[in-house]
Amino acid sequence: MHVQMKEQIKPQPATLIFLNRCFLHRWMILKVLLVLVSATASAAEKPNILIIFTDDQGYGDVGCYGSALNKTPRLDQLAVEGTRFTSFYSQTVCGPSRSALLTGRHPIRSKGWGMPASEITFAEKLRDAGYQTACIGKWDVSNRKPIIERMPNAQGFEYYFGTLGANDGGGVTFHENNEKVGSTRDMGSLTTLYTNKAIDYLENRRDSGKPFVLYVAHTMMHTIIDASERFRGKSEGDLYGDVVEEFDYETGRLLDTVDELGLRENTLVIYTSDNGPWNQDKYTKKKKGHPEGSIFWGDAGPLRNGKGSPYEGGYRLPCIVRWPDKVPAGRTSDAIFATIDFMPTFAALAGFTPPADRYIDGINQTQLLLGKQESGRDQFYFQGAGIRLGKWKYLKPKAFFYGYAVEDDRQKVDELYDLENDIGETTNLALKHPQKVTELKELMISVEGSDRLRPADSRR
Ligand SMILES: [Ca+2]
Repeated sequence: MHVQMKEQIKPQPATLIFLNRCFLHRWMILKVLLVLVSATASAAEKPNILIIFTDDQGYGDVGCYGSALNKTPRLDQLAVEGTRFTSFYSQTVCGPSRSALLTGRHPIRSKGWGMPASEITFAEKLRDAGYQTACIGKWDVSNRKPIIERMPNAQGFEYYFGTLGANDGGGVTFHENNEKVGSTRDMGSLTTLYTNKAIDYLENRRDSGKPFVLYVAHTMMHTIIDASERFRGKSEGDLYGDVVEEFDYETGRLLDTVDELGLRENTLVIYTSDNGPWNQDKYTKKKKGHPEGSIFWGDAGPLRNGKGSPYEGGYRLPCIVRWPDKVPAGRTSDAIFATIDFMPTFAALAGFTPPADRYIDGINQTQLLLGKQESGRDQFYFQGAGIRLGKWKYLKPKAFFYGYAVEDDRQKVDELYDLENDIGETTNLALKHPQKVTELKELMISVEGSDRLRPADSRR
């Protein structure tokens, strides 16, 4: 266009200088404008992040994951509005699940309940990248104690309200930031309480000029379970069903607040659970302290075993992600995706660099989330137990189980399953495919091995 203009006008030198000045002037204004627009765009592109994390909710407990018993209209709707992941992995038990989610590192490195102060969480990185950071609910990575340097404020969350440990004894103590602020034995009040705190954060506590990350980690449906008066006795799934349905309702209330505040379009919502359901007789039937007549019996759907086991029922959880016009709506993805991937994925979305001085097990799954690719992780490691590579899953003879999840008749041999054709891990193919067993065993050892902890590997 510029060349064309010169040819048409054929200006004299003085005019040419003048025109060039005009052009330069306009070009500079344009450049400044472009910089401003792109700065605004990149700020606008940084999404808010809302993580809704349940406790001990199983793969089969949610309507859109096949539950015929529990009514979960809000989570089902979220799946219509976002992508439903069917090969999503957390961990098999509470504390390790949280350290993995927060750090992007398997619990063999991030240490679970005893997560050291030296671990770096996505909240620390997001805060440094200009985010406001808040955690509401169950922390469970400071040995369930008020160890200040391992509590949320010291691990990147500028605001915290919740309980540092679990509720196995039927009571919890609350901390607001580092201060003890009360306790309760009314377990049926917790889902509403945390939701109210999360809503209060969105409405009153945050600075609307900055993006936020809000991590809401519910105590329900971890035993001792209970629902509020409004939901108790209302579901078809006994008290456990009541709790699932109350959680669904309260999650809907939080999502409504996101809408009312005009945050829907630029908020990445992630719903998932920390580990599979309690579903083994040897523990559930002996456990005391629940309201009369209730059994805390979650549903792993078609998956084998539940919480505490390295079978799919322990690790594979529902996960729904919504980000309007970014994450495809109504899509189901069987790509392998995991909580350890949150750190590198948030890094890509928010513009920070994951910690480079330590091994990060997670990978950046932005392309998967945005529907630009359909493949996810190639492998996923099961703590002290085995590894999945593509459709193949290997478990070693001495695979680690928490006591309550041990299958008494399990033979301690190499196990190999084809998850594409046998999601319930019913047919051991180890003898049929010895080379595959060798390959996966070597891969498992390489993930566990200290040679993979070099800083140079941390960006993988
Ligand atoms: Ca749990």
